[in-house]
Amino acid sequence: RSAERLLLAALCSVCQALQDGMLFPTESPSREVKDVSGLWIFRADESPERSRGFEQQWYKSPLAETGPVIDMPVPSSYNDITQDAQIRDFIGWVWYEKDVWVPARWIQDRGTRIVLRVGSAHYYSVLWVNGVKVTEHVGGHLPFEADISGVLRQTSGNQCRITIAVNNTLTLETLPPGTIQYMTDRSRYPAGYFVQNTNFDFFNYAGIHRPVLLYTTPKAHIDDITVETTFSDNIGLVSFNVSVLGSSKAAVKVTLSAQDGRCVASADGSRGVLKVTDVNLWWPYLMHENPAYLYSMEVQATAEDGQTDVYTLPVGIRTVKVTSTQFLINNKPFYFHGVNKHEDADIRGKGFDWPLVVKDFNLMKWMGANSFRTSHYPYAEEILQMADRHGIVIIDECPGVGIKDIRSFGNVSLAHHLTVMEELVRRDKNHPSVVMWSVANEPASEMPPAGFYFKELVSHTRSLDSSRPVTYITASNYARDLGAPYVDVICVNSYFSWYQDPGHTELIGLQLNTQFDNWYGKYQKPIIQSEYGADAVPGLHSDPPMMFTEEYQKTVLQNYHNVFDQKRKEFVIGELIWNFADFMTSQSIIRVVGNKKGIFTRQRQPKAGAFLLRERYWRIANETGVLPTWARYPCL
Ligand code: BDP
Repeated sequence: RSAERLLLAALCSVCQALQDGMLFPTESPSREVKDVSGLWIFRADESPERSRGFEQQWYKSPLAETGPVIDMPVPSSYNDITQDAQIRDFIGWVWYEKDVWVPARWIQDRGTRIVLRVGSAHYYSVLWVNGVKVTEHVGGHLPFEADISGVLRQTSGNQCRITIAVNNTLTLETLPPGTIQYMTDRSRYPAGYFVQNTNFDFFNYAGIHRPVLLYTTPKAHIDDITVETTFSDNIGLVSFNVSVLGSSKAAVKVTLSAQDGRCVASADGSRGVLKVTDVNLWWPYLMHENPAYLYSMEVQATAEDGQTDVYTLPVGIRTVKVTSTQFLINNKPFYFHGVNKHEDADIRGKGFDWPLVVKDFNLMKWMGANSFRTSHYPYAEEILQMADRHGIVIIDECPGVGIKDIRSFGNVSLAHHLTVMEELVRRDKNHPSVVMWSVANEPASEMPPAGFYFKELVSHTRSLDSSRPVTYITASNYARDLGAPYVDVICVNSYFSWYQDPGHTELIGLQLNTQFDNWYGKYQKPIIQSEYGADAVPGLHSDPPMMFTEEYQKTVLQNYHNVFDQKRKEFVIGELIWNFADFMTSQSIIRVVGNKKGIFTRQRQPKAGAFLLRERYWRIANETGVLPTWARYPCL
């Protein structure tokens, strides 16, 4: 009973600052989903101020009537689709359009709510349906939606012309931040010439990056569900909070089923706690013989008019705790042996792509990785669902990368950053795979405003979700870091023998030991090496190793591993290689067609470092002693 009270108390602290929920659209007896991704048409606004589309109201008529259009796949970044360097490097408004048919019964049945949802578009988006503006959204990497029932019923009925204008311009107040620089030296630049400056090391891919969906719900519908879980002995406890919109008196019923379909608990009412006897906990991959166990929670909300909305949510029952030296999942020490990733691939850029997602999970499982960090922004919901199903643990990061300019620590930036954390927590709070929030990557955390900024950010994130620890990723000096006092886990990035003392792998041992001892000595918090690595151009070899060869990458990794093996007996709780795969960056003299720190190429072929990590990760996994012999690699 005391555990139940604790959970309810924790739930009361969940402050729903954003008004509406953002449940992932799924089909059910009361809901239909129509994917309207595919081939769209596209036009970049190349006018000097990028404002012609708005002046000429391109959303009012079919886009093809406004001027030349081209084909554009959705989801995909638009940058690498054409042969035109201007499209690749375009900054400003681009316009997308698609004509779709909406089933007649959706329109005729006035009890049906029709929603248009964009999985994500980078960066700023405005949406019109049949020429009527339905919503706008600031920020890439997170979903947004609009109820378009009214517009459809008032305009052309079943025909639905969707227009989406997307602008990738980054400013000091966006996340990530950036600046637009106008070049005024007329002897070197033509009139009106400008560039986008950023402080992050990946290509600023743009466009509609995730699926565009139409879906329906009854008018009185389940708007949001919040689940928190714990257990005591063999009893699992699932506390739930369901919010229903469109009816004040809807009757809510919640049923939890096991994987074999057996109902294990049920309750009436929009809040409560479900008790599961002989609970099957959600365990990470390689930590248990039967990892990633998911229950299925069916929520039914029946309104006064008798209509029932049904939504089914996968639920993993597990706990997360942090001590001064350990990260505990289900009260057992968890060691992160994983990767940092990017949403990045040839041609599609940051566009969501199932073959790529499944291949990446297969590679992670092949190499014995049990975790990844969503560096440097939130990944697609479908990726988190895969992680739930495979037991891959996630550090979920917001797009706060490259906050280096003191002006980006102001009130406007902070307010936006808080909103983005609300959007992120709202979207991802129910995923058992997500075990920690990361509020930023490598900010200029030694600048005086960073202290206040991160105090606010971390405490706001905790107020949104008290069940998970919060971190941010630092590369600054332990003595001058102003954010570290506020986080639960210290995540440090370092590049010894790469950006510092290039070529001197013999210094890694000393420098890394010093790094760990300094951070732990000052904060007494567990530490994750959240990035380390070296560029390797696939196929370049040298012995003794030289920078940029596969041997050098391997040697750097080995030197780090020697220290990790000592320190993981003390307070180091994880190691995440930078990076899982090579990825595209903007053009610069330190990048040869992108960043080559991947242990896989951009096409997902292994370099020598991948085999080294594979041996290591499986060896660490085998130490848990829970894996049956047949499931072990290398066979020991
Ligand atoms: C780290 C950044 C990461 C870069 C990496 C590198 O967090 O985004 O790609 O350096 O330079 O500091 O390879």
